[in-house]
Amino acid sequence: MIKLYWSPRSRSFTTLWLMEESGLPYERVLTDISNGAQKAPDFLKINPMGKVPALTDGEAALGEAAAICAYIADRYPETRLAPGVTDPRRARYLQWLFFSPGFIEPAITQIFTKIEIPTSSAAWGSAAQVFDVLEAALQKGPWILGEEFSAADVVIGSGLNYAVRSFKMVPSRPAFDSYLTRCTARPAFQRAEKIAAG
Ligand SMILES: N[C@@H](CCC(=O)N[C@@H](CS)C(=O)NCC(=O)O)C(=O)O
Repeated sequence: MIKLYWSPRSRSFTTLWLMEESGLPYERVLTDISNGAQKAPDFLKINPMGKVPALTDGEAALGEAAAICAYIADRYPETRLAPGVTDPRRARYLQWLFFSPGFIEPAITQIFTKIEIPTSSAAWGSAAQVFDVLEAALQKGPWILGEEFSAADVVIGSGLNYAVRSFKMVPSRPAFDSYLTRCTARPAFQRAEKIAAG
């Protein structure tokens, strides 16, 4: 049985949404970060960073929200959450799957901390560039790959929702608004929101 280690009101949301989209049976293991459960020795064996979310599936164990999404989509292709490895759309899928941890998260951190780094040295360029590129990619829609919803939308949609709507760190734009409206209308998103509220 797949076990998802999660905590309310945290980045676990991404993986709750993914698991709800997958339709797979899974067990949620409450790992309350407010009481330090994420630093328990048994949990550190699953995610040595001591952070939620984390997931186990038989002998497989991993942390990192986007990695968990990638794992489930590939391990269970019947969920139809990722283009297959030989599908040409796979290339863009991987790019967008990594876009949230690689670009959105650091851009938000930069906005929050106001840290100044030359764009050529910052791995994410600049926050302005990150959100301009994302806006251009979301113009056509309905999803980041076009017609096909994928795990990349779960990762991008969660990151963008967090930045634009939950924490209002990034000003909204029409393309973000319509994309987030489509994401949040999904029944799986709404079920995950209820669970994540604790
Ligand atoms: N890069 C990680 C970040 C996970 C993360 O930051 N988790 C936070 C909650 S949102 C956490 O577990 N904090 C508790 C702690 O660090 O002790 C991911 O995307 O999974």
